[in-house]
Amino acid sequence: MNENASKHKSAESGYRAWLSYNKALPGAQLEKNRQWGGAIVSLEEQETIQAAAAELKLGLEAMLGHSVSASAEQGQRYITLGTFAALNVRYQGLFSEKDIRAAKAEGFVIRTSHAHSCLAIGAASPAGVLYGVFHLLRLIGTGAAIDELDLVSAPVNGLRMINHWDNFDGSIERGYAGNSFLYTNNRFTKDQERLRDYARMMASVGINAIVINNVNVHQEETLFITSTYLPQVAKLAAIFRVYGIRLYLSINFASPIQIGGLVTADPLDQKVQAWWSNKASEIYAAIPDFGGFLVKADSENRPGPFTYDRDHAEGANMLAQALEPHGGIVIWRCFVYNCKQDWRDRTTDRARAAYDHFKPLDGRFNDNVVLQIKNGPLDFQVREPVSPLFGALEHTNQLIEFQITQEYTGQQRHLCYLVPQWKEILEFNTYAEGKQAPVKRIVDGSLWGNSINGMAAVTNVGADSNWSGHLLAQANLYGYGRLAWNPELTSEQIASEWIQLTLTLDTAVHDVALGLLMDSWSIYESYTAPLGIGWMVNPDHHYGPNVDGYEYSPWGTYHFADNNGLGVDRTVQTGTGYSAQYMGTNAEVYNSLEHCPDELLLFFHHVPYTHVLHSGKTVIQHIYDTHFEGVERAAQLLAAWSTLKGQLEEGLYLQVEERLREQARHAEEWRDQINTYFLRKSGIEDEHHRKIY
Ligand code: GCV
Repeated sequence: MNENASKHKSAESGYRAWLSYNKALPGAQLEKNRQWGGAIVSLEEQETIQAAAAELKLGLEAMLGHSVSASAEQGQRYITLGTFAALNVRYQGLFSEKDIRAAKAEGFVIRTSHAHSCLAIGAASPAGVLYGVFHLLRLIGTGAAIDELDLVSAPVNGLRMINHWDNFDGSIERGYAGNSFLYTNNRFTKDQERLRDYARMMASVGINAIVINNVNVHQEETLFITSTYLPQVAKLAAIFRVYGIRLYLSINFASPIQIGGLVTADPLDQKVQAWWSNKASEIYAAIPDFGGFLVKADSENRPGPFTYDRDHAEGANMLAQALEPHGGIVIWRCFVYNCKQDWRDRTTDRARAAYDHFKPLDGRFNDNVVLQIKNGPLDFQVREPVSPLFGALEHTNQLIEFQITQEYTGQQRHLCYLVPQWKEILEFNTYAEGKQAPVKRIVDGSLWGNSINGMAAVTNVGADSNWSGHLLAQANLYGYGRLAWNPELTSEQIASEWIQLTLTLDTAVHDVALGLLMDSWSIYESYTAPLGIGWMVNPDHHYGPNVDGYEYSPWGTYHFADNNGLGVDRTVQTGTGYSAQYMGTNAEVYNSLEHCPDELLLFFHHVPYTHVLHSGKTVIQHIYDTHFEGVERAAQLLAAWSTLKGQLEEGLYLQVEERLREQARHAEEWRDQINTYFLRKSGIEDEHHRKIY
């Protein structure tokens, strides 16, 4: 590695992220852990298990500060890892039938056995062994004792997927951490080390599926499924495979026309079906464990089955039939709406679209199709209700789609720790079947026993040294993986782990960083678009305030502010009727002006500025107050971080300081534009007579 490259990947750059393996704090705990961590005994040649052993050695040596040998001396304690089958031959009865059942296909058991003088990590699959190793390293990295371990952990969600919106030219749609590290100028990257490090990072939080290209599949990426690029895609798949990750591709629904020489992409046309089926065979010949296709169809100018008067079940099932003999799946996105709407037309409501398109198709999708549903009905706003499709598709496989990349939440220039938002969404009770049916139980498949289930998220990584642009935005990537593995973890637990593993074990520093992360979502919400209305951003790039940016556009995202009030009437009586897409109490609560929660009021109701919220404030005073407070709170983030100067690696400290400085300044811009706009519209003065322009 040349000097620049080594600086780029140094500890100070943030490159090592939560796999920094910082030296453990000295003390009795370290001494005890060292007794177990002096040797690693690995019995199997399999590549993932070997990678797990290598990772364990790397982590132990760095954290425990001694060298680790590949065999144990007589009487020496050690760590062993492997599949249950192999370990049970050597250590009879170490793992019981009960352990094996509990760990399932991808989970693991970690047990300290004083009888055998070893700490054993066992799993049914090599990937499970790898996850177990990363778990043990996480325990050591967060200061836990390992001399009495006895734990089982299995992932709650089947698919724990990352979506890249990387383009082959090296750009990333909605990427805020530099260019792609997968591609540059229509070439696959040569930096194999970075790819491996990425795979390690993803595996360490349990990711098992990665889609490597943007859902908007352009001309060159359409060729990824041809002999031009398949060999390179296969090389990438081979790197991922070592770390238990299957590779998936976004495909262009019009491929049969664009690259197949056909005149149609009609899913019911036999030539089209045969073309996809041959294509699937070609792909699987190159990549035997290829995961499948992700498809954005009939959305934002992408081709799809509507062109041929076919519905989305017909479109998805056609692709599913082609992949089925090879064990592949189709992930079909529900982000389908009219992006050429007339803003004068108040009857068309973009929020209704996904439900209106897909609810009638429930039960019509093949078993190897899974629908991917954005968490909200619009588009990853800082606050929107949960998509009413969750709970409405009893007979369909489904994934939830989150957005780790902060398109609408500050673009990794503002701090916004998103795990609390995701937790809230996962806990939301849909009242499906009139009972306790939180979103988390629908997406993990436990409510209806779906064969394919889990989570997908649009990633926030790029070629920046620290992967995510804003160092603290790494916590979102880390948190997504941890939550997909176990949605019961709390936001604090996840943030705390990330801080300890990435920044420091020092408790005073840790507490400051934790405070920043935990407050950040609410701070960002307070100085941007109020009370669930969303948007108010600059068109196209979506950064920064522009209250009317989308007001007279075809995109279907309006606030309808006039001199009397604002908000979208989505009630059944006088509005678009969207509130009726919910079940049980949710439909009633959202439809009712009286009961609708404040934070979503303007999403569901058009109200006068003088409307009094549950908080006791009028809407206009709430807007003023939150925007003034939001700016103060953003400044406090910077002030709090500044207290850590000298207590962290300087490089880490400085990069965060710079971002928080920008946030504090930019929050003022948000405050002044929003407050000024609404003062001018409403003519109502701020009760506290603060400066509004
Ligand atoms: C990949 C929003 C984003 C688009 C994105 C789209 C999608 O509209 O602004 O950049 O396209 O969502 O999720 O498909």
